[in-house]
Amino acid sequence: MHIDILTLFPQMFQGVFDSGIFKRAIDQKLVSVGVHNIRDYSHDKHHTVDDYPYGGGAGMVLKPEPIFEAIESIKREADVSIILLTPQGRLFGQQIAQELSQHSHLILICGRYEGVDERVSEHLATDEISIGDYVLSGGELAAMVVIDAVVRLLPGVLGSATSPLDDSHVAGVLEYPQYTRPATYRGWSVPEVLLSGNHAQIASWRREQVIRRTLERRPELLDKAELSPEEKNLIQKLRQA
Ligand code: JAH
Repeated sequence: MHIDILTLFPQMFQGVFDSGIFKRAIDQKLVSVGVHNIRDYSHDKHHTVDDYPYGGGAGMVLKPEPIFEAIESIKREADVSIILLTPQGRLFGQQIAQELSQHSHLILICGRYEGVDERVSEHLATDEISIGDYVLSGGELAAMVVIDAVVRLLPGVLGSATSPLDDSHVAGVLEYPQYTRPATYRGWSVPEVLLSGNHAQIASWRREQVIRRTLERRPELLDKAELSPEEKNLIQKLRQA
């Protein structure tokens, strides 16, 4: 996969691509990344990228020309998705991450100021995504969230030991709690069963934790989750208690 990012703040992406899972994925050539400064595609001597809103109102709007020209300067693959990060977009989740991971090329457009000229969403973007209902100062942090969730789904990016299919939100329920040494810390002990070495009992305890926590914290997830008859029984029991 190749990912291009259009932004007024390219430096914001340095830390993300220089560390951890991304750095490894890039070094292994599983993914390549281009970060482009929108300002480099404005032609006037002040490198103007924004202007006052037609019709009046507070703040500034990102002009269309530098964004169109930046994208036209990028060699597009046939199955590219051109994504505008915006609070008006479809709400991002694991299913959209999965869907985006099937493309060979993603272009992410990060807006700033009070927004982006509407002609970018009408005539340039092929997709619009929001990571949640809150106001950010720009699309950069949202773009980082999207690419993190997508890149870890690409074949070979996670070690073979970790399957992305085991994660919360893939199975549609929350994960069971994890513990490591020491067995007792400040008087707080790890649940006995995890030290028992009885793998059948451990698996059953974990399945119960998954249901309990999901019911307690995110009950709406259980409506869509794929559950075994035993799990459905447990939900009934816990809902009555
Ligand atoms: C803010 C352009 N889904 C969160 C999100 C995404 C983008 C923006 N805000 C929130 C944003 C300012 C300018 C985009």
